[in-house]
Amino acid sequence: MSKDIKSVDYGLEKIFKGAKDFLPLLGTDYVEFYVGNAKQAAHFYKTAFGFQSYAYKGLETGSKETVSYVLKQDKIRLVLTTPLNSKSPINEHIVKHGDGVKVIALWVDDARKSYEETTSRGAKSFMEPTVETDEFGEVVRSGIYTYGETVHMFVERKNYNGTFMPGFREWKSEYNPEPVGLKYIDHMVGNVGWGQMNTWVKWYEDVMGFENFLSFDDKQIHTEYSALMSKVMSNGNGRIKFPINEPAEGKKKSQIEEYLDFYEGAGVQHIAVATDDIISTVSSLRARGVEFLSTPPEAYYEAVPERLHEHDHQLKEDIETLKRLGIMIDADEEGYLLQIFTKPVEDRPTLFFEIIQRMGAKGFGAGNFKALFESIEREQANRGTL
Ligand code: TYF
Ligand code: FE
Repeated sequence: MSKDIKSVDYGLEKIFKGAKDFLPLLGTDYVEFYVGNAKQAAHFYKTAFGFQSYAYKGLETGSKETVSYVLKQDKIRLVLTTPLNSKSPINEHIVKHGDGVKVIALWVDDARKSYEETTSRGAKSFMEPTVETDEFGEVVRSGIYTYGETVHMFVERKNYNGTFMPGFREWKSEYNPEPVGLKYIDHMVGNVGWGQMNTWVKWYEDVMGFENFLSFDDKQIHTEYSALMSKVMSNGNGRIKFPINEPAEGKKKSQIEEYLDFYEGAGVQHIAVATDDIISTVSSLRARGVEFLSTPPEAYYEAVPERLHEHDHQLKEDIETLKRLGIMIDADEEGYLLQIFTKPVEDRPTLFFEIIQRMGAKGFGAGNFKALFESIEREQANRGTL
């Protein structure tokens, strides 16, 4: 991997200096999946990923069209939604894409203003500002479309102190597997079609006021067989990071193209969740049956000490343990990071998760791209889709 990636100045404060942020974002509010069977998916995210039962809506709460389970782990909230009859438009989404992410909800102070600022800059509306109330207060939401059929909802909850949102009730369960140490969403990555990356980069700049703070081209991201391009978009305070990938020409099929074929369009490729003890988190996830990509080869781990040394960082973790668990290590000027990737969590090779622990590094593991993509290609070869 080329060194100049690592010498990029990540100083977001500098990029945004002087410019007023017209869309202040407080964080990720929730991620909603449209799935074929929310009850079973909820069981999977509890059992395998350590999420906790949090809120529910369905027939028992008067919701006749859809059922939703809300799961929580530290700051992360997942919503799993399934239609209860054939008339719901959610069915079309599931038929086309399989289970996948529909909504990346962003926590804001003013959902009406967020809607006006973005739609006036060209965003396509998904939902006009809507107020929902119950005895615990009110939540205001609005939504716009981003790539594919994916949506950004703006969620204003400053006048609400109930469980999740009006329409939901607390979900108490007698089955409560332990959390695995997942803390917050570090970034969420979108895959878009050939030639579409820069269109969406511009969209995030113009419509959302984001900045492109890191770029990887196909000369940097390639293996012997395939290539891709990626640009990382970030909001003003750096809390929200959305890399956008596009396939690139290679000898064989890019993993991005495989995703686009199976998802039948653009969509969320991976959700990166942060932990502050990746060894403990990955040990638990493996014990609970979460499948990870194959471990990088011996030569990969042999090169790690040199890579850390180059930037004068001291690895706090035991490298043999990291190797046994298949955790990868990358370093830049500011520190290092530890990361690992699951296999896709559906039958279609579409959405997967990344587990990441940042030890000062602000990058995305560019030094691991080659080993990672070779591992993905081994999976593609198994599926006959390389
Ligand atoms: O988010 C990232 O950029 C890293 C690396 O298809 C990555 O997690 C990039 C592209 C990809 C898988 C992982
Ligand atoms: Fe990532």
